[in-house]
Amino acid sequence: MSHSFPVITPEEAAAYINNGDTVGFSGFTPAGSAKVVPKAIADRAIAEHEAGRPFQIGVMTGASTGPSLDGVLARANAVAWRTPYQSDPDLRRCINEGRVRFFDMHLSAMPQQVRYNFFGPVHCAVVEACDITDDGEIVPTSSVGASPTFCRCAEKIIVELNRSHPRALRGIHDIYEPADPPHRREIPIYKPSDRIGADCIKVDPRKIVGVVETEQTDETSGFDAPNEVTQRIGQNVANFLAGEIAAGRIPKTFLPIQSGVGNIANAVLGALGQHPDIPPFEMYTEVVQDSVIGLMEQGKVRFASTTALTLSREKMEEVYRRLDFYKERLVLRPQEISNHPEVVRRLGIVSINTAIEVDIFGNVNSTHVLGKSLMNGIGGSGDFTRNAFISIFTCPSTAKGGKISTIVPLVSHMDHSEHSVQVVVTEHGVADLRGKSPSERARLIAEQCADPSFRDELLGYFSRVRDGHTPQTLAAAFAMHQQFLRTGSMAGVDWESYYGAQ
Ligand code: 0RQ
Repeated sequence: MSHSFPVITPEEAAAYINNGDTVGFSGFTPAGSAKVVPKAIADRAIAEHEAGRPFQIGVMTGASTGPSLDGVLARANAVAWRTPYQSDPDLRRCINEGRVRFFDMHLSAMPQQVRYNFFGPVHCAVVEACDITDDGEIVPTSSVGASPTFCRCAEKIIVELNRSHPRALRGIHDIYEPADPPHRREIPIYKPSDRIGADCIKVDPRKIVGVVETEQTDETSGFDAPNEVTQRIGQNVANFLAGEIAAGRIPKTFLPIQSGVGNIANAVLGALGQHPDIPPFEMYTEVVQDSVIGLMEQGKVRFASTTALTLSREKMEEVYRRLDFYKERLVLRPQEISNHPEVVRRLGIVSINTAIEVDIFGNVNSTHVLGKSLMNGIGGSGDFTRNAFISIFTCPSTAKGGKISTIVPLVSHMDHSEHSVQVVVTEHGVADLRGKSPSERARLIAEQCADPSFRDELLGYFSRVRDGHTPQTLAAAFAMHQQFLRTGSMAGVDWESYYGAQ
């Protein structure tokens, strides 16, 4: 043991957390999430509730987490409020039923707002580490997320010392927190591989109340193999970007890529890796998933800056086996830096994110189904999209077995506006919206991206309007959504009934 902090049980750790506290947990996706203390806090909440006493906490993390954090706390009814992102089915249900207050935040902005005291005091930070020293050096594991800020602001710190991550990880992280205004300076990152900070989180050791030892591995699930739709989306993105290089709009050396998480992102990266006209590239992104590791082995990805290594167990073991190789090709930064608008704009990132729905004018909904039910949250998509060199949104043209068109007349919730969205890609094609008016965009998106079964409806929708800069009909804008709510399918809208009502 390399430290002399009290080694405590998860239950002893949970006893430090009180009803009404705000707790900042490590974790950005299941990577590096606290895993054993949250379960003990959930058990405590259940016991308190059974004794007739209230017990709920405010939960902050880097982004989504694993089931041993959001899942157990949600099922124990232990979460009063939650920010900045989640993807757990049980927590999502609590949020959509109004039992947990959730506020959805740009991930880069969240740490600074914690420092600005926008959410009140942080009573405790619970952070996973692969090493800790007596003078308060905490080495994170497979993610950094918002842990440096949680540790800075927290009154007390509990460390989950996780032996499933090697101590030799030290050196892969680059911990840097900007000063707060009016003292902030530029963030001196000029290429994805630049290192600007420390190899650990430095805290006042007196704040560390105990260390909980564990060996529980990250709860990351694998991805589905690319299917025909995701492969075509990937191919369309790769062809579009190769065309941009050929046209001289993207340098021949290419630009750093940001890519979201999930099956589409996996297929897009695969297609970029295989395309003969896309040169080996770098990534400035928030999540590195399995496909990136494969591309690094092939020499197709030269370097990746990220805040999380969201890898399957097998890939993680592979990385740990060849840690020296990967330490030269990876840096893990706080999310405030991995997603920072200043750096994204400076480096000229090509951002590629997934939409729930896109309207024919180019507005994107990333977060809400039918305008009201939260899916996950905006995550880092806004950090990158708003500041990208080229911003791309991908999605399959339909959802729920073809009953829902993801291309709609007007998004039912808007996360990214037409001003930030430049390219829309589905399995059917690419709509390049740059330099296009709303009417031109509407035609392009309907013709290039919509499923053929919805194309005529969409073209018919906006072609009925003869005036205004954006050909929108308020009375009919949600006709397809309403049709779905009435019949279980967006198809077959009786447009005349809407236009007759005008
Ligand atoms: O539901 O699984 O029940 O069938 O939404 O959709 O197509 O599997 O795609 O997993 O990539 O998720 C936007 C949610 C897409 C995600 C979103 C249903 C669909 C399915 C998932 P089922 P897919 P994905 C980096 C950047 C915001 C955060 C972000 C996301 C489920 O990418 O959360 O970009 N993005 N972060 O059936 C009804 C529609 C629908 C729909 C899809 N129009 N109506 N249901 N679905 N479209 C990551 C981080 O920030 C950490």
